[in-house]
Amino acid sequence: MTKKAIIFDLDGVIVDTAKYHYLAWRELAIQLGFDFSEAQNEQLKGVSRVRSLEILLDIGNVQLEEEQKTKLLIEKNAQYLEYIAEMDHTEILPGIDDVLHYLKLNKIPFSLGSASKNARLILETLDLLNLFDAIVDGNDVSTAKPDPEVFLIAAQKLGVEPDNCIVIEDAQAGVEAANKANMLSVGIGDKEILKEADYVLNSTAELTIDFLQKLID
Ligand code: B16
Ligand code: MG
Repeated sequence: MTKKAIIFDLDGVIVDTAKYHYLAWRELAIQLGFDFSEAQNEQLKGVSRVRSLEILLDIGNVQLEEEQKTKLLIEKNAQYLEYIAEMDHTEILPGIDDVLHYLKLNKIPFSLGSASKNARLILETLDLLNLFDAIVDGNDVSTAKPDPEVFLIAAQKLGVEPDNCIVIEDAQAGVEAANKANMLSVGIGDKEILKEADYVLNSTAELTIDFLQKLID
């Protein structure tokens, strides 16, 4: 049987860190003189930290010098890390803990494929870091999703051909990246937004062991 592997996105698949990103970005927006809604926050999901700031500044119609942007990125991350420090394993999204332990027990390789530079810290906080066969995050790539780099590095680290990898993603940019990498894509969320995915599930609760096993067989 061909060896298959699974690549998990972090935010929106393993844990809902989006709500903490939102709180930290909103504080920054207010400081810059405009409000930032949860609906607008959707645009920031799955994209890099630097790109997130650009989108935020566009929303607020604010122009800044590079130096100022760098300062704000540091401030935002410091605020975000304060929220992350309060997290624990109860915040792991439904079903994910069972799925990861099942894969481990059955020696099905899996990696993280996230845009976040805080991914290792978050997985450690959730007591999940040691389960993963490989971690690829925002520190390992030169180009962010929708570029397929993050997933291609993950496949390489796992020693599995890209077309034998299954990507679990909640963001449109991530689904696009998976498709470009020639991987099977499973979207978690809205069917309209994730219409390019091979499969779309409403939430991680639907990402059952049965469902995954059928994709692997
Ligand atoms: P950081 P994912 C992404 O995580 C988030 O969805 C996105 O909103 C965030 O800007 C990005 O990580 C970078 O995060 O500021 O921690 O480096 O969905 O790719 O796991
Ligand atoms: Mg995500």
